[in-house]
Amino acid sequence: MAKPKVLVTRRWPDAVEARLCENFDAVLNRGDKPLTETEIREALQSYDAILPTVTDKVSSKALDVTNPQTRILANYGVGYNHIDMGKAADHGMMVTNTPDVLSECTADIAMTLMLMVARRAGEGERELRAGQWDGWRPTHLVGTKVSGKVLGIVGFGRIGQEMARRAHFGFGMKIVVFNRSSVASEVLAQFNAVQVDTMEDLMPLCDFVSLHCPGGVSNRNLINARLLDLMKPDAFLINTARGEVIDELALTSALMFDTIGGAALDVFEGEPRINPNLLQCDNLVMLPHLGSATREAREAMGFRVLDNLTDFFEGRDPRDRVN
Ligand code: 8YV
Repeated sequence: MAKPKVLVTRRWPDAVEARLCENFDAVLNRGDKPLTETEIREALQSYDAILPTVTDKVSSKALDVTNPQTRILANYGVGYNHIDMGKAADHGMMVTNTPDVLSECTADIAMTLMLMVARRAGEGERELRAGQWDGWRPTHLVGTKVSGKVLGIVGFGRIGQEMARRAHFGFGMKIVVFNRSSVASEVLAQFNAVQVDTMEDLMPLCDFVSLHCPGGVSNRNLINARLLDLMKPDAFLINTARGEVIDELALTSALMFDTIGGAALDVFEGEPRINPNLLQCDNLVMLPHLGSATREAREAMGFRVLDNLTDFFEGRDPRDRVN
């Protein structure tokens, strides 16, 4: 029987690409250039499976095809807000993702950002590299203590819980949770965490707020001017979820007028384009979407996609099916 024809839309770790080529009739993207919507639409006509990432807009326009050849979109990544799920379902296309294997590394980056912004590490590094450090003094780049403070976690799934583990057991932080559904009391008890009912309840309680909810329409601009106004004036906002969860215009104004202590972002609306106003904010740390960027996580994500594909083409239900 012919091997399924599979399109890998970006470069993946070598070990995973090698295995994909052994098991499937795989076409790799050696130039590593993101696909356009038109290229995705064409690919839907000729591949049995497409393996997209966050940089592929598998939009309603891209999915506007009749009788596609593609039967599965095996996403490389846990978030799949770049895929129009309604349109995929209309075509009877299965969608899978890669949860679990990147939770620890994404939480590590959220911790990195929290520490960097609180301790003014970005400002310090910029100063030093610019040759502007003129030596130690008691009042130099004085930041905010992290240990023992209150951390609000928005979205208490796998990554949110890994964040709670680090913050609570590593830094003695008190954990407050907002989550759409109610979190099991045994799960909250592990971190001595308290769940609140609304974002309005959460924001004023926190010294740090870290976002771990999905992107997509339901959470678009969840963090708006009104919620930013409810934060303590010296509190910090951390985002490793999706850029669209924050109204960036409202955040820019909160940072410029110092109505909050600062923010730290790994993800951006319309990334890799960065709103130029954000670049002006000194109380902001920015990373280029590094959440899962470790060798271990990126390989594990790839092998998880392989498992999902193998299950699908061998007639089993893939473990990471999301529709
Ligand atoms: C991935 C992520 O690297 O998994 C996710 O949802 O945000 C990142 O960690 C990226 O999405 C890969 O598609």
